[in-house]
Amino acid sequence: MKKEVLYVQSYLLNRLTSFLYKNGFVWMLPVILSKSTDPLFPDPSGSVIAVPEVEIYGQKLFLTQSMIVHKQYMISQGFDRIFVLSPNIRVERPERASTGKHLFEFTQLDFEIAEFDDIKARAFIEKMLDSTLRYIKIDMNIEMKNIHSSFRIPKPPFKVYDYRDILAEYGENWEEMLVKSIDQPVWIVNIPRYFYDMQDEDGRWHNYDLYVPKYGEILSGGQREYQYDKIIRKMERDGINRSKYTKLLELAKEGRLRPSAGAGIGIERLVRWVTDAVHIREIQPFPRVPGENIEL
Ligand code: ASN
Repeated sequence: MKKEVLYVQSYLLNRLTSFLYKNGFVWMLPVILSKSTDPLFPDPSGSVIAVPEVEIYGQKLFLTQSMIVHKQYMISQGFDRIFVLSPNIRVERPERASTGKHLFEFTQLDFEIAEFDDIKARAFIEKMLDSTLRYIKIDMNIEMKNIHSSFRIPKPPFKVYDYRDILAEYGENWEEMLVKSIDQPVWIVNIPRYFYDMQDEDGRWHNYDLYVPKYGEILSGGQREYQYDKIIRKMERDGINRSKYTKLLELAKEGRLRPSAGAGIGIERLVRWVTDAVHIREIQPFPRVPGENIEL
């Protein structure tokens, strides 16, 4: 891999984590084995074919797909602002090797904010990205000149598009067409998916993904469900096995889950966009590309 890529990644991680720390977030450490992990289902753009399990000390544990449940747990315990650099394992279909943006092991910067809704969360994320990228061409002058001198520093606020409108306009291949037509990041909202993303009485989903020019989605998040009855209803609707979420449901039943919103930034995808890498494999010193054998 190009040395510049790792220097830029280091810079971005420092800017992002410093921003969160300065804004009152507590930095927790990740878990790799989980009793409850993100179902990643249903998801209109999902392609996970298996959730690996390991058996340790007589219990079945999943390799973490995302720490969404752990984030909601921490918020319920009175931590108002938390984040984690979380390694995620997602067994994507091998065909996804050719998209240039899928990995079966990657890291997301996953954060959650108590009492926030989708609107506040989007504004916060825009501020975080602005603060992270504003000075990159000055601070990382040599690296950026060498690998991506034409990088356009984004200028929030970003446009917001409804998932249904985008689908109606571009059809099935909407992502490919959208990313060719934009020169600033854009939000896609109201995506029909996971039980934990908030859906209001009108059926509107209070979630949001951030798409960047040329490369597509780099961040995914939402306002959360925290009411027991709603969570149960949605799990039943989606065929989610409740017994995998005992602790979450127990907290919800006791009324201890709190309203919150959050998101995860795919670090490798963020770095790919900033460094203009053709394939995301160029971002990992130890590439984890779907379907491929790993070297180390
Ligand atoms: N981290 C994402 C979120 O907070 C969830 C995910 O990765 N599926 O919404």
